[in-house]
Amino acid sequence: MAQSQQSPLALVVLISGSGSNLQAIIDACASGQINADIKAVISNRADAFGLNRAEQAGIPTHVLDHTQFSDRRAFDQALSQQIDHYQPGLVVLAGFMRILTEEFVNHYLGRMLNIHPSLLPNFQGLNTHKRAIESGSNQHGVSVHFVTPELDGGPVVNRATVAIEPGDTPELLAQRVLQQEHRIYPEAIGWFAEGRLKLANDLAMLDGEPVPQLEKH
Ligand code: NHR
Ligand code: GAR
Repeated sequence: MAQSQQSPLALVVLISGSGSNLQAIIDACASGQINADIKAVISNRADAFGLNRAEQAGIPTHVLDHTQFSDRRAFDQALSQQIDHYQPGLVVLAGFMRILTEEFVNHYLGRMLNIHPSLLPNFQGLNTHKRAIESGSNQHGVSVHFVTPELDGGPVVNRATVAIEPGDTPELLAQRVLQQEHRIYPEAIGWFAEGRLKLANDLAMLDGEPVPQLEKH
């Protein structure tokens, strides 16, 4: 089997919080669903619960507190040194809450993914569930995208839609979106690990075809 002859894709996962997406990726690696291996988990917050999840799984963890750095550039330089120590084939943002400099992003261009809780290009930025409900739309969702310097602007590689129900709250909606996140993020990482997913000329290419992008509503 070609797949099992390939060495596992080395991942470094960046988190800021609960790490439920991290857990889904840990589980997908452990079960053999994806041919990947998490080399390290890095958090900008010392109290991120995801650090416990990593420790439980025997994965090295690091905390890089952004408040200890003079500016974004200094933080990003320390972060990329930490990451590059592990020589990952893919950097995975999983609920990571710091905007990254253009210099940092370009260093990992084509080998860094993010999961963003909206149907991009709608609702870039923060508080997406509340904004989606207030928009009056009956559809919301989640997108995995290649990270580019434009915040939440890189090409989408995988997405799921989630219906907005009458009486929905941001918390209820977030829970249903998270269930989809835990399915589509390991799936996309698996594609990348198999060499099926690439960034080429600002397009996300899956099996040689551009992944369709949505219109803004
Ligand atoms: N950096 C670049 N250059 N491009 C992207 O697409 C990025 C990125 C960094 C993070 C994740 C993103 C999301 O999925 C992400 C994508 C944080 C903020 C933010 O405003 C916005 C988007 C994302 C992550 N952060 C505040 C800041 O000043 C801090 C907010 C907080 O700490 O709670 O960095 O939504
Ligand atoms: C997820 O919903 C993720 O999409 C979102 O934060 C949550 C993290 O959950 N990401 C962002 O909002 C990035 N700005 P988790 O820590 O349980 O994976």
